[in-house]
Amino acid sequence: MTYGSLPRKEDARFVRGAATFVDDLVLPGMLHAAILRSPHAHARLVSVDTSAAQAHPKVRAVLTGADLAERGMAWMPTLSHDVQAVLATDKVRFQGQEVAFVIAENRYAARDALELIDVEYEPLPVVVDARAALAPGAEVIRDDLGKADNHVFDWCSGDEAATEAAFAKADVVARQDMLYPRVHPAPLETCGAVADVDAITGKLTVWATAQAPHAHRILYSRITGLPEHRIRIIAPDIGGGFGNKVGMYPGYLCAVVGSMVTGRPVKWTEDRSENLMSTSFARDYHMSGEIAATREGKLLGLRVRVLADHGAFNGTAQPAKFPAGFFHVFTGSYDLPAAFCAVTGVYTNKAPGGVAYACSFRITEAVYVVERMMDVLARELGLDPAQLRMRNLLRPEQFPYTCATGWQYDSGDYPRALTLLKELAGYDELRREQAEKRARGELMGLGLSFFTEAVGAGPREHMDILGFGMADGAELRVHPTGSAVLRLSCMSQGQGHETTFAQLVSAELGIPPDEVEVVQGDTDHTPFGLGTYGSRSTPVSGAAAVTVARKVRERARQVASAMLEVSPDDLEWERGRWFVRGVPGRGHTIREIALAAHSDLALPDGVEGRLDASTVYSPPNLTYPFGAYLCVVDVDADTGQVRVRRFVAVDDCGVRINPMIVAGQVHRGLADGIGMALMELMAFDTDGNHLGGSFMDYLLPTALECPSWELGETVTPSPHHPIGAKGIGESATVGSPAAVVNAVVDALAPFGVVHADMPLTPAAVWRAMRGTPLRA
Ligand code: PCD
Repeated sequence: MTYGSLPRKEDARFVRGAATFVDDLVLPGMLHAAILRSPHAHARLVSVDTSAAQAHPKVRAVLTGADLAERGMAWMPTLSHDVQAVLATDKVRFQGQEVAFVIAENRYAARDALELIDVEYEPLPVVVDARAALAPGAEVIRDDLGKADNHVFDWCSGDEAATEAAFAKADVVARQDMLYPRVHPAPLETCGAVADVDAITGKLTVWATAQAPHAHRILYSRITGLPEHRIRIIAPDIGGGFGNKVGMYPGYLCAVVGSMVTGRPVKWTEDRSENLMSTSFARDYHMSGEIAATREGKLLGLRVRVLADHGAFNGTAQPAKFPAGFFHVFTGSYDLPAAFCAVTGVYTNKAPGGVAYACSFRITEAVYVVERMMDVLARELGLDPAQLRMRNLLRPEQFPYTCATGWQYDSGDYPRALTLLKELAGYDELRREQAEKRARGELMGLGLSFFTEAVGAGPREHMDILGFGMADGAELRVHPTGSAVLRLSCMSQGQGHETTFAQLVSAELGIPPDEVEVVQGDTDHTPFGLGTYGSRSTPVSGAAAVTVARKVRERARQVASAMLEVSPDDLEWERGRWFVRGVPGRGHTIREIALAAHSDLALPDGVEGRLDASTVYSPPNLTYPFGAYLCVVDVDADTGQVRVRRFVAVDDCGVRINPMIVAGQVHRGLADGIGMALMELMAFDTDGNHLGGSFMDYLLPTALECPSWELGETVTPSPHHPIGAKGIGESATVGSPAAVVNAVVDALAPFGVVHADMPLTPAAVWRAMRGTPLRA
């Protein structure tokens, strides 16, 4: 009983279509809601007339901003020290913003009644471009905050003077501007909630798509004034999260108020367009990179300036003290003596958010900029990109390594990963093939990326959400007959926690994984903790699960010593049994010990009996998974169409609990990278009209665009995690976009192309070949 590729327990219900998602819930007397959204990106709200909608025979209530304002609930706090309108009261600030909430007997009536609401808007100048947002005289979006301009924050990291000095002595400085465009998580299940206020007890139960149920409960308590113990959040099965379900959305809160007003349960589920238009976006980083090196290609310094577009409200979901997330880690995987970055956040008339979509809070942007800069520099130096990387990768003996911005990378063997990648891919052979093809005028490209992630937020003294330290609880109870229940604060969205967390307990205690039930997603039945995102479950909750299992094992030792009438010190543990040292035949399995722990066995003073335990785990550091990726593309010179022919990925996430799940996680992230690099775009026209509101416009990769992934692995355990595991859930999303873009740019080298912004649609590639790229 140890780690391994166990098929996922939860798949029994998922593959049979028998899972329970929020929208599957049907409660007696339940009403259905729909949201009226603003057609304007920026407008003053003159009046909202709901009388005709109220008169609809199936409508039970209509809520407006004014109704919420009476309850002090028209605005809600975001996770980034800002406020966001729940229903607009003064202005609308992005297209799709919530204006009114209709509650009716069924979903259709609720939708129909939206048409009956008469809203008068007075359009205002629209700010879509992040640069224009800071121009003098730009229309001010957040006048509600008393702001005089659209500036959100200035933040910087690293040593500016030292970086300046490094640049001054460099032989070569390469510069490149680039945009990491706005993208959107796209879980199959959109967001939704069912809220039910019990008329007798006053207890509020909210079933919601929530990656962080306990954090949501705090927010509901603060906003509604209900005491926390009278609020229960239940996240049932979640059909994909990808960061989309970390924060709270106006629809959830309106459902709560709707239930208070009508006395009945209220369900709100958004549709696909609503999800794409109004829930948390990701990225939207305009970056200017500069990299300094010697002529031999030894890196000396890296400098990045960022203009970060935060949309109309700063709803970024990340540890509160980090306005630019973990962008600090932009020095990547290299031995960079000096580095400096400066980020300026701005408001624009676009949907709010800034979610850690499949990345640990802005590390995707950080990896992208450094990995693009490495290729730009390699071109300038006339070096092969693999050579330049190998020359500058951190060496194993440098770990634990403190980077120029002060983050301590826990462990790694980077050259080994890159060497393995080159072997698996047949790198030199591919370069030969490319040279031949080039000579024939065919466009083939090789794109490398090497990434380091920083996951497992986080040490409670440095990282918090809403002021709450990011430690996770875990509770384990072994039943009298030897099976067990593990209660967790994190929340699976499809990544298989019911299986892997059972494996963790199983490996510590010898209870078969099938006999370990994993309870999650219900604040009444799980310990406090801040949820699942930033690949933190394995590093934090996983460590908590192992720790609590080890506590149980110690309890079992006490009980076994009473059973065997020997000192606990004379006992040895192996494969689910405590036995007398030197007498392997004299011992008891965890199952036998569990029974005895609940029996009339006389226990020594101070030993309570039972095997239950609980723990709170605050990680000493983040874990730093890493990987080396290679993407091989062929570009059609006539159409600009990119075909990803091969993708080879070597990942290192330390010890793997379930290698099959890990492989699935990597597959997902690689597909994600192809999507972002080649097709996903949240575009806006100059009036702020959202142009990516359906999957017809916002394109997602399918099996057709993805090659058969080729995976390799190295294992460098994390020295501070109890089993040496690091997170993996987002690694491939973080590492892959740069590999794809590097490959396409490499293919286009004969045209003198040094950079082109994502998404590299056929049109974008075609323009790049002709030297007329669209400006970022
Ligand atoms: N693992 C193993 N081993 C190791 C690690 C890990 O085995 N070493 C596994 C675990 O257990 C799990 C998985 O794998 O199951 C993952 O993990 P992690 O890394 O820890 O992570 P988590 O925390 O759990 O999760 C989270 C993630 C995220 S974050 C995201 S985006 C995504 C991922 O996850 N999402 C998702 N993946 C996935 N999958 C699916 N299916 N679905 C989903 O939704 Mo964010 O921040 O939220 O943006």
